[in-house]
Amino acid sequence: MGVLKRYGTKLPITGKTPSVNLEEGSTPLVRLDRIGETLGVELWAKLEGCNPSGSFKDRGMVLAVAKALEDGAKALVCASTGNTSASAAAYAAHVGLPCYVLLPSGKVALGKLAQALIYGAKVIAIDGNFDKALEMAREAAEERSFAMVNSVNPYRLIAQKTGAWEICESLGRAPDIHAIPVGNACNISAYWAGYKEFKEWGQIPSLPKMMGFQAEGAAPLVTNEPCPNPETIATAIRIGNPVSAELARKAVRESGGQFNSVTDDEILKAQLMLAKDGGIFAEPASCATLAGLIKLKAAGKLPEGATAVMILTGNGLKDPDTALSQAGRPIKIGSTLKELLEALV
Ligand code: AN7
Repeated sequence: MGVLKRYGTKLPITGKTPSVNLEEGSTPLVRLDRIGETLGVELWAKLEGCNPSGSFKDRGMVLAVAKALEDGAKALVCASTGNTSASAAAYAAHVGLPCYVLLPSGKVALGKLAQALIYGAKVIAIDGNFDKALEMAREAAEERSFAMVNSVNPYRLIAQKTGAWEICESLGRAPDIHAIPVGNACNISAYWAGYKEFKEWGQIPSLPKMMGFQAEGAAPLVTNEPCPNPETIATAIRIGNPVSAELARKAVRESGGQFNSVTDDEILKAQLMLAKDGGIFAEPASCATLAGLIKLKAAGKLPEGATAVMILTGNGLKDPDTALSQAGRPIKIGSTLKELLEALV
């Protein structure tokens, strides 16, 4: 029914807020028994790639765009590693607003670029990384009085909490471990806020440990200093100076959780495992969660029998290039049954 309908009473919606709805949210929470057995935990995956633009961004974007309309914004602007731009472009198209997106040139996965373009956003590729693009987008938004829809927009974080509420409603409680990829650190901060609110409202008895996973080449929250030249195959989280770093640190500290980094190689192995042993195709950044849990398990830091939820933030189809680089190739044959039978081994 869409995030604004399902959770409207818990969100800052007024009589003047237009209803915007692409049927985002209410994403599947899938139990992964085969992988869970390997890890010794009850493992669940929240399939945020099932959102209308294929990533978790739609939850926060729907409120940011509704509020931009309410405030009479003439256009939306954002910087993005790909998914924010796809989401902003989709909602802008849906409500009929112009949308400008700034991307780090050559560093955005193919599917995300195709999305921003086909939804009709004006796509501007800058000679710089995401952190630079964000700085430029903020300045331009101010100059032109456009609505800035990156997570510096408070409505993004507020509506992003709905992910935590859905998990609690599905499980009837919070998980013991919440595993999540961290880039700009909005999502982890929002989930923690969401869990805490549900506990305050008496909906859940306990809170999860927040486990944030970054790519080794872009891990400012693990090294505790900004990373001037972030680099990782998981381009979604190729971010060196997270906007919500302080909130994220607080979430990890308060929950007794941890930040950890995983290598690109570990991310790719986890992507393959999720697909082959789980039937789930998630984009590389999302797979940092499974890579991280595997790492914790190896270090003896994953409690046996715990309930763990991984937030699979984006759909695997967004980055076909990376998937094909490790997925093998079709077997080519002619058109006879004999050749086919020989191939069926
Ligand atoms: C699939 O699209 O920052 O820690 O500009 O696309 O809340 O930033 C994307 C981030 C994880 C990290 N997984 O979330 C953008 C952007 C996926 C992502 C993250 C992103 P945050």
